Amino acid sequence: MTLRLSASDSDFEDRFSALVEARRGADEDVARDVAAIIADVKARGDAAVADYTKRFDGFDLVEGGWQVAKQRSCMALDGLDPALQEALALAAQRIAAYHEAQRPADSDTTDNAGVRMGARWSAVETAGLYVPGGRAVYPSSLLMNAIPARVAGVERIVMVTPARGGQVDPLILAAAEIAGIDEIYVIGGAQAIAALAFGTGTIPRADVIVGPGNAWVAEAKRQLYGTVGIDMVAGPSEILVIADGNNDPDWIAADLLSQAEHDPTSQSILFTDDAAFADTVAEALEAQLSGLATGETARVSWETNGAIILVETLEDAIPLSNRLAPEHLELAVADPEALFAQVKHAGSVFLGRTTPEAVGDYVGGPNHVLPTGRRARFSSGLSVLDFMKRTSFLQCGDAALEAIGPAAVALAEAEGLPAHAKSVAMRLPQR
Ligand code: HSO
Ligand code: ZN
Repeated sequence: MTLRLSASDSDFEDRFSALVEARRGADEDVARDVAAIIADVKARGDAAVADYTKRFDGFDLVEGGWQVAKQRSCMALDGLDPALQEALALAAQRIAAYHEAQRPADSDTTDNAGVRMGARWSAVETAGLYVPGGRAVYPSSLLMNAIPARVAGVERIVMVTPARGGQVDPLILAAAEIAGIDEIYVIGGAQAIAALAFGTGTIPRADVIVGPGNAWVAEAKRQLYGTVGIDMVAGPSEILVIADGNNDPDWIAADLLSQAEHDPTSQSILFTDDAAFADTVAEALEAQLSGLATGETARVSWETNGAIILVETLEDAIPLSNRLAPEHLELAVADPEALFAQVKHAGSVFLGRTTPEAVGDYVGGPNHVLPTGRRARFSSGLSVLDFMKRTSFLQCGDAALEAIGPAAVALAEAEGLPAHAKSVAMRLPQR
């Protein structure tokens, strides 16, 4: 049964803490299998990738070809319902516009001592983009992962996606075309991540790998982090809604279900200060569930991970929400600013009654790849910066070196590093 808590209950703190600490989703123990696949791909390259692809995806890369021909993506886009073409284009354009504003500025300053210093940003050369096959075919996620890379100035974006029988979903191909991706390999799983991390005869080596995937893909990214950059280890979706009693209960129920339908391990939580409203939302949710094509998944999610929490005032919900650090936070009130000002930890916030989280999943602009599992305490959604790095620089003239060099000499001597000390001291005027 869906959890019901009230902040006025004597055992509230214990029960809320349990909710905060709960680990959702069984961790499949795949570490050993993944390590073996990685080692094999590292040793045998293409041959290993082809073997695993035959075994896991039932597809012969040698016969069927590794890459999706460019014209297949063009055709997929042309063949798409025009309304859907327009929707993808609108999403892409809005995501690009939002991310353009994230491009960081270089710095170059000279301080009072005459020392010039600064930083220059540059994009990684090659980004690997993992697109899952099977159940969760999300062209929106493809756009959310690919467009920031484009905006960052990444020269080569290499997409990999598992394809049973070599067939990639046309919607995915169409989205890839809109995102301007023209290098797509039909490989998936841990073997695809390993191929991108090391490079093989056929698959180029990536500097960064982004994109969601199953337990094997996530574990491969975790194990290869360091050899290659990764975006993050994503967990099941979450939504936290803070709503007063003046909302339409049907709207709020639909919002809670929108994330519950993603996965049985997803989590939807409602905070409200109105007990009667809490009951009507629960009823509305029940009514909607029965008519939902994804009802089975959503019901498991709602009944095992969902919660309705009654608070005295909506302000009281904010510190509790901060402890949960939700991926998505909806503030369904007439004037959300005062509450928003107190939000410290959340992946993305949706302000006001007419900003459902789902609009942000598709066409809002901000990225929908967000930290889950309370990681919003220390991390952020995917951004242009995930595809860039900063190179700092320093320049000292004679006078500048004379001003700051002696301190470096002193510190080098204190650290017992005479060559360091000498390298600086030699350039200083002899006393
Ligand atoms: N809400 C998901 C993203 C998504 N929703 C894709 C629909 N399609 C990320 O938390
Ligand atoms: Zn979603």
